[in-house]
Amino acid sequence: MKIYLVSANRERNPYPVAPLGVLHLAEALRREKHEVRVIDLCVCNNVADAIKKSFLRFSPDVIGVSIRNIDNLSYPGIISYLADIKGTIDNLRKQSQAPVILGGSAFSIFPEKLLKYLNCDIGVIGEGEKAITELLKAIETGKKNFSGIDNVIWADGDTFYKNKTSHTEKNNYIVNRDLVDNKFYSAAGGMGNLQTKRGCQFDCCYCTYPIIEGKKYRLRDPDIVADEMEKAHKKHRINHFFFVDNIFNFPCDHAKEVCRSVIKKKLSAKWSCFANPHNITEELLVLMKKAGCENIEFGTDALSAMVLRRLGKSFTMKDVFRTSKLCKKTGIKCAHYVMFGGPGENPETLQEAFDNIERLECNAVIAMVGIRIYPGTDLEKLALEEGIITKEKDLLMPHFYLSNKIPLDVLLKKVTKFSRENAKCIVPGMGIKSSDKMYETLRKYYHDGPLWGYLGKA
Ligand code: B12
Ligand code: SF4
Repeated sequence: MKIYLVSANRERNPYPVAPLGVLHLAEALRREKHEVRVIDLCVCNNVADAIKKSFLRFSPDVIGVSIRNIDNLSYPGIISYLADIKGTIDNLRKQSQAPVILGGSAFSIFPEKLLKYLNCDIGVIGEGEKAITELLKAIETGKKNFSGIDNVIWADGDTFYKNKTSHTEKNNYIVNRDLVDNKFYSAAGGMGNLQTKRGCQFDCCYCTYPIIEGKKYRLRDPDIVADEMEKAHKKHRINHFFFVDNIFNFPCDHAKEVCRSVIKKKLSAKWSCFANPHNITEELLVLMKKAGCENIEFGTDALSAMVLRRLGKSFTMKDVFRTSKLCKKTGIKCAHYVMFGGPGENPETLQEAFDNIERLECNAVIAMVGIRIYPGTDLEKLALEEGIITKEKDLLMPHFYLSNKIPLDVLLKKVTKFSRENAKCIVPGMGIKSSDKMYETLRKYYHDGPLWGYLGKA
């Protein structure tokens, strides 16, 4: 069949991100002998025009739309992309009657709500390779009932049917990056994205990653990961990569194997990743550094002992200090992502977090205020119990958990004052050491990799 895969994401901050999920799907479909084309709306200036021109060249039997982001998670500077995505679907409908299948990480969090909002009737929750190939077989034979295809949600009239979800894909193949404009992404500082595994074993109270990817790990063959990096580096001149795994360092043995495979390639490419301060050893950091790791972004989430516990994090402040010190020792730059105003936050825990930031040996602390509440999480339950949201609240529009133990105006004032005085603390949602202009200026000097190490100096 002929398929258009459309990446609806148009966000270019903190840098544009190539549609890796779409590339994985495209490879799975190519292997089943389907003819696949990609429309990446991030590289277009005029969506309607880009879609119209694309449909003059290729008329698909099925259209897949990837919905990665629906909002920017930033309080109080909230941006919702929903209207933009709706405009994209309307534009696609103007060009073609082909069935539209939705998928992607944001879609997987709100499948039914997004199908309704976008007036579509087929979607895939979680990983999409197997589901989309089976859906195409069903559509090709004229089926309108998709029961039995794992991960699929579909509507028959006003009734929605949600099949069971499974996470089984090994994805041991190399994606075809010819399908995206790598030059555009590299020029804008976008790090080449690569995945070493799927899944997260932890249970942090607010997090959707286990919902999107499942809890059981599916590990990619480390040699395939290294081959993919080599190909992207040599063929597409991508010099800086980002491992998009929820956490690179779990399972630790797999992380080490990936590093060993990358080291064997003797590439000059550098990379960054997300990691968990739990269980980081000097041996792992030395291997990562040798394999080209320059930066680690820790999903630390809180810097006070009590809020860490309330979030359900698996590590303590002792781990955070120890890990940051080890990064410094091994010469890897590190940033900690934190969220002020989480469960139990009060003036004392906030002050504890500020004091800890002063003491932390790290290059940046990227702070958010409040935590976006997602359906199906323990944070949603807590927000309901505490009266922060009501059952009627539509979480498709961003709503934030903000502890009621500290008045919001006090929280915002304290965070503003502290982060203006502390060189390391960046607050994107409040425009503190973070603006489009800053990113643009810094990119002229620091081309590859994340900018957080430089924002305090800008
Ligand atoms: C890595 C990551 C980042 C990195 C990206 C680095 C890079 N160079 O790529 C960084 C830190 C830069 C980042 C930034 C942001 N991110 Co982010 N990020 C992620 C993360 C952890 C993984 C995304 C990924 O690449 N996955 C790997 C690919 C292979 O999987 P996939 O895209 O999900 O695709 C699979 C399925 O979804 C499905 N699928 C995908 N498309 C389609 C289409 C069809 C038709 C079908 C059938 C199936 C299907 O099949 C694919 C293969 O199995 C996700 C959380 C998660 N676990 O998904 C958040 C996530 C996508 N990010 C999110 C957000 C909001 C952002 C930011 C807006 C935050 C901010 N204010 O800065 C920015 C936006 C950046 C941008 N320009 O778009 C949210 C989106 C939800 C929402 N509320 O909108 C997520 C879900 C995290 C969360 N729960 O809050 N991010
Ligand atoms: S916050 Fe990180 S460690 Fe916790 S469940 Fe989410 S991805 Fe896993």
